[in-house]
Amino acid sequence: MSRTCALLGVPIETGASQRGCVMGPASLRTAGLAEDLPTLGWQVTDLGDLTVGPQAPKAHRNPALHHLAETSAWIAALHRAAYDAGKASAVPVFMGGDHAMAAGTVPAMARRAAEAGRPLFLLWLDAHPDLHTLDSTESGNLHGTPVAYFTGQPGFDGFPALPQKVALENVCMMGIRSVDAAEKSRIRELGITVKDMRAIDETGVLAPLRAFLEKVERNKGMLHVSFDVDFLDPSIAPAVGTTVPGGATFREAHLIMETLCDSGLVSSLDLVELNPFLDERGKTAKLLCDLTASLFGRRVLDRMTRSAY
Ligand code: 5AB
Ligand code: MN
Ligand code: MN
Ligand code: MN
Repeated sequence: MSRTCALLGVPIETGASQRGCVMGPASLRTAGLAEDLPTLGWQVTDLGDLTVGPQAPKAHRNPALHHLAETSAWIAALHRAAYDAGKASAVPVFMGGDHAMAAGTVPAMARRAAEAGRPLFLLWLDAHPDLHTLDSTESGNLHGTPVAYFTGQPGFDGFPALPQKVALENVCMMGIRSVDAAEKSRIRELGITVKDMRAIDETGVLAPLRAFLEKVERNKGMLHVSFDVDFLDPSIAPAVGTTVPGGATFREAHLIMETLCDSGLVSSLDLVELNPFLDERGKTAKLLCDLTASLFGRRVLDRMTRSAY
């Protein structure tokens, strides 16, 4: 069971404003994700792509919402399929698909952790906090809502019942640089740990990441990493519908992955928001594969891990 990785494709795009995320899993496969990991000593099983059929529309009091019924059906399907992928391997990797899928994967991983008698921690790497409720979202794009949903905030009557919530104090966000007014006040009220880009400019990525990993370790937690492509600077990762300037650099992103690898704590991963329709000759898909390889143990030179020096 150790060093086993199940890949699950989640071609959802109903949560995003632009179409194209449906091609995300295919692009990650084409870039070689399933071939890279075995070279690092991982046994990889590709579970294929999850599918969800057409849904009858669902009405909601917020008229701005897009695709509530389909997105909700994806989330319900993921509550089962992501949980099963977590049973089938030590580290499932969920290949998106837009970020609404985290409303499916994260509660499933929280349930898996709870059954193991452990808390789930969440590292959220994103330009956005995705903290809207179904009422507060103005764009109506449901990829902006998963964190509010899986931390158990009210206002999600159009989504499936939450199987297991994630404790707010177990969430750490990094890379944040685009926050709507309703999200800003929610961050303040809820007291979520948010290392925005200014904080990263001030301290670098390593100090806040290590502090968070020590907390995960102290609490014997499992750790889910949710990686939104727009965490990265658009100059290195153009294939995303919601680019925001001033994102993480190539080395900042790799250092995060390498440090996560050294910790040995990561128990599941989302790769989300890749929109291959906007990519430049597969550049972003290849970068995501390389970052994933860093997380699964690729390194430039062998070196002792942090615990050894
Ligand atoms: B993503 C925005 N806050 O609600 C909204 O890419 C953007 O999954 C959401 O982080 C971005 O539409 C969602 C303006
Ligand atoms: Mn739409
Ligand atoms: Mn996101
Ligand atoms: Mn984002």
